[in-house]
Amino acid sequence: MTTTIHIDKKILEKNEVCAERLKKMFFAKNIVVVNFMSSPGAGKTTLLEKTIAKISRVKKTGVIEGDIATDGDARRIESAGAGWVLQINTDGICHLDASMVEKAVAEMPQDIKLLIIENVGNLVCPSGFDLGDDHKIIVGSLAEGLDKPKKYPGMYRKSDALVVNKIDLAPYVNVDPDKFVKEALEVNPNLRVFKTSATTGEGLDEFCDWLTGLTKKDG
Ligand SMILES: Nc1nc2c(ncn2[C@@H]2O[C@H](COP(=O)(O)OP(=O)(O)O)[C@@H](O)[C@H]2O)c(=O)[nH]1
Ligand SMILES: [Mg+2]
Repeated sequence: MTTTIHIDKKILEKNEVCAERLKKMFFAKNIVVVNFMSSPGAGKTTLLEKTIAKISRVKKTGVIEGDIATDGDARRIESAGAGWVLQINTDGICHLDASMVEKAVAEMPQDIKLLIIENVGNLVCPSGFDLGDDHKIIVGSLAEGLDKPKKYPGMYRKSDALVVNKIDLAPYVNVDPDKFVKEALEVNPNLRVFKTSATTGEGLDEFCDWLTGLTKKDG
């Protein structure tokens, strides 16, 4: 037996209004915005540390970190050389919303041209809240198992890019990266796919080239 739960429409409508305001502002300032979503521990921050280290000389990049508690991720991203980083602690809320991002970007320096948002680790709620972003990127880790794209289809349907991370673990977790990709593409055939190991660096150049090449028109 299955029961479906719907998030309160009013909360989502209020978020949409704020996200539209953000979209207009980001467009006027020519800032490309990407929203990284995943389960906790899939490797978002590690991927971003490596990415920032590679791209910060090419593009002035700002990062908003979303976590329920702690500022450890913001410290990691600052050490990696980001142009600007701000930590949001949601204090129990399982996703970022547009009003949180709106408050954060009020403090952002004017010369940031790429804004990366690391959402709270959760495979459900973040996909329901538009943050005024141009691209949603789902980071799936091989260690989660092959069934996750179909168990959490909302995240995969809302995303336009997939990073299959932790490919170095394939032999240990008995998951074939290509099978993971196949499962994800069955949920959303339009996903642009990258296969990476944030620890060994495999696949990162291709991902960084795509990220730095994004323009407002691609959004
Ligand atoms: N083996 C392996 N471990 C990784 C990889 N990426 C991240 N990790 C590890 O996974 C754990 C969670 O990473 P983190 O970046 O904090 O994940 P987040 O919660 O999604 O931000 C850490 O112990 C990382 O060192 C990877 O590509 N391969
Ligand atoms: Mg993190």
